[in-house]
Amino acid sequence: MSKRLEKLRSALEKQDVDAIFVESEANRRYLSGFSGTAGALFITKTEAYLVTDFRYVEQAKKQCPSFDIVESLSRYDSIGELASKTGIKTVAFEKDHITYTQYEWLKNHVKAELLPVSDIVENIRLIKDEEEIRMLKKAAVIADEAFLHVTKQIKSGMTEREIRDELEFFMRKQGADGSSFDIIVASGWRSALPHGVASEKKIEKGELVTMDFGAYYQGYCSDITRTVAIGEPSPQLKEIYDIVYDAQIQAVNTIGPNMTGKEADEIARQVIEEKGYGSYFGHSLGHGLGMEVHERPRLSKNEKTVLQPGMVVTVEPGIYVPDVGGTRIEDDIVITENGNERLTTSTKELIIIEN
Ligand SMILES: [Mn+2]
Repeated sequence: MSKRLEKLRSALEKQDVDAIFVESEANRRYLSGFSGTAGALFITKTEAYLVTDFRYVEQAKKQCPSFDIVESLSRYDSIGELASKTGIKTVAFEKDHITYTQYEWLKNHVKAELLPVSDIVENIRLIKDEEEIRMLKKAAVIADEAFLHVTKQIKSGMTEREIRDELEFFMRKQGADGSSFDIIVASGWRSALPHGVASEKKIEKGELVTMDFGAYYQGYCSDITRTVAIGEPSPQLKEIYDIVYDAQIQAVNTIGPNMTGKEADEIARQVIEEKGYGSYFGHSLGHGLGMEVHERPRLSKNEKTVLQPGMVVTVEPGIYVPDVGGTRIEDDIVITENGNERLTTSTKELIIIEN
């Protein structure tokens, strides 16, 4: 945590501000370790405060050794007092994460110049440290285990929601705090919906079933997608699967440091375009992953960010043909000095379930 504060302070220095106010959940937890849902950080060049209420004081004292804990019924009053006490002249606030009402509260309580800033903490979060990689790996292992588990449970006649519940319950039993997002289970014609959240539809023979899910573990997310077949799939569905499989493997084998997000996206897109399915791959190849399930950098047509060791991204090409069906295969990878390391390691060979 103290390393993270160091990095934050040098970023504040560069922007020429004396202090920063942070209330957004992920950034607050990243900087302080605090996992409660109510609290604000006030960080100056030399001091770090966490203002929270009675419910969280004991927890905060345990979780945030680098912070002075201030118990308060009114966070903004306390932040105002801290700003006056520390004599700071400028306070940065996260303009992407605060409401207009919160801004008004700040303005009314803080006797200092308020400066809107973007991405100060997010830019530090781009490169994951060892502790973060460890959490992300654990979140990925839970998702891998859940996939293996669910492949043994799936039967034709089961609904998508029943599959979702198996995944959710299993991940929680393995230590996850929950799902990292609403689980997608899309079967048959619904597999052509890239974000088809689980419905009451029953799984039938001859269908592909796409499952996109992830674990939320100690503040970190995993995000995996696998598509399985129920009975022998039609030649066209098999063809779609094989193309997505090739595109995904080629991308995972090639992505590495010093490549832009755009270049990474092109690797998989080219494979799919060459087979004539380019117009059925309408989303980007992947996204950053960490404390939030969608972070920077993107692996997309417009992403100029250069990938660097320590960045964690998803690789998830897909093909979706209306009324026919679709496939998506997704892994989480961490960029390394020489290429990347897969965090999710479930098999990608087409699994045909004969039930
Ligand atoms: Mn994803």
